[in-house]
Amino acid sequence: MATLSIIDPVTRIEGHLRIDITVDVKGGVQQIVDAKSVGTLFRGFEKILVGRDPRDAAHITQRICGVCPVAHAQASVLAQDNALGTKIPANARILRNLVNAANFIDSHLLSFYLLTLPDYIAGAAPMPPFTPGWTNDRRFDAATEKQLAANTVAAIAMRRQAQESGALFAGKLPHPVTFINGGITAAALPAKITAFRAYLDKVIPFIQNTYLLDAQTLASVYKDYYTLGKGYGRLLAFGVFELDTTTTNKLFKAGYVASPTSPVAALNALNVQEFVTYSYYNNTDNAKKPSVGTTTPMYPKTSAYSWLKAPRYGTLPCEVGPLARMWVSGDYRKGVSAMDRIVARAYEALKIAKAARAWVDQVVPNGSVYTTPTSLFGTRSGVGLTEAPRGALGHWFGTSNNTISRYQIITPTCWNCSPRDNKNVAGPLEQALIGTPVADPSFPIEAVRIVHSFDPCLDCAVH
Ligand code: NFE
Repeated sequence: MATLSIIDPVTRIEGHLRIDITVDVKGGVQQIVDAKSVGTLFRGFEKILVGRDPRDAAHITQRICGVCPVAHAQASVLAQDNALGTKIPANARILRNLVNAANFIDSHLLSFYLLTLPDYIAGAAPMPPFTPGWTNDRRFDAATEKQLAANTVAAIAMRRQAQESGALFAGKLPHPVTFINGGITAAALPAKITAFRAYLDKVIPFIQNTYLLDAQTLASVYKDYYTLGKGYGRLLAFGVFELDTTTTNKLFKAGYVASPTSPVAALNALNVQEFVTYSYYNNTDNAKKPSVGTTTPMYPKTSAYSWLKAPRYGTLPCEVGPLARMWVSGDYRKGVSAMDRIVARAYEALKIAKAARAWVDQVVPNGSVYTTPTSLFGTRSGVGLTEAPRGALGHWFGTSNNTISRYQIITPTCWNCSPRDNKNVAGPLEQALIGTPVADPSFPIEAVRIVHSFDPCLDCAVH
């Protein structure tokens, strides 16, 4: 007989996520036969932005989230630079990249040690918030558990190092004050460049010698998770970390992968659209490209079950995130699964930290960090495509009489945790859950592990 298990809230994520799974026996195996990913909160940042000065958007959109605020600031200033045609100095590009890199490193350490690992070990200490916790399917011996718990405590200190490094050119973190259309307001002071380098020289060995090894240890003991949570295997990346003045040459390339056996295709961002048939928005918002998108909350709504819209590439649900980025860029192509997401994230942290180490040496001390825009916004439109730690992020906006007339944001978690679309096709996380064997429907740890492999942030997703 089918059992409905509701996980509400899913903890160790940011924001408010509910997962409804139906467990039944199929082919002799007890497994998830249906899944719904539910965003349970409306926020309305896209409405808040209308009527504001476009330059404020970099600061307002950061408040969507304290975990990936730099990415929102970056998407916003990229959109503003795009609208005004501003070419920023190389120093500004590099300093923005360094702040963003610091945030990615912080976020990936958070994701692995504090949000993911407690699905597999008892936690850093036998006290709340690590207790009480589920104890099913614990496979590590006591000594390994103890070491992983100790490394979790060390990772918290490393997160602080990453945050402090980013704050050197962000003014402060988590929410940077220096990101601005035309560049960055932080000076490239020699002492700050030296300090950033010193921070990276502490963080890189931790990623290389601890984080990466711990991720590999997890993968070696829970090998079966390479076969679980596969989902569609369809990957999308907008690309991030500009390497020169073009918007196309990036450390992580933009691209689309139809399946793990397909070649990487060029990204056509015009294919992106959002559906709301199963979302608490008026159906007038349906099938809109973000450049003309609308956000019209509607609650209650009979068919709906989530406050996330359903972004699609054309009509296709796509997975975004570190694995998608690493796949598109050719750095990781072992497979698409729950464990591949976790391992690719660790390798990505190392790649970013090493790249940042090289970028620090490219900063011109006291060099220019700002290009004065040559006009006001007037009536224009802009788009900023980048990546947040959790995947592809886009900001699309238009102005009229120098104020924002429309603003649309599509976040990584909106891609990954989307509900069904107008064709009733499941979102990527929903699809990844379906077919997963579950030993005990009252403690569906298998489902929770798959959810955490996506590292969801529902604050971003509902924005
Ligand atoms: Ni709130 Fe975010 C990232 C964005 S996830 S963490 O990374 O945008 O949707």
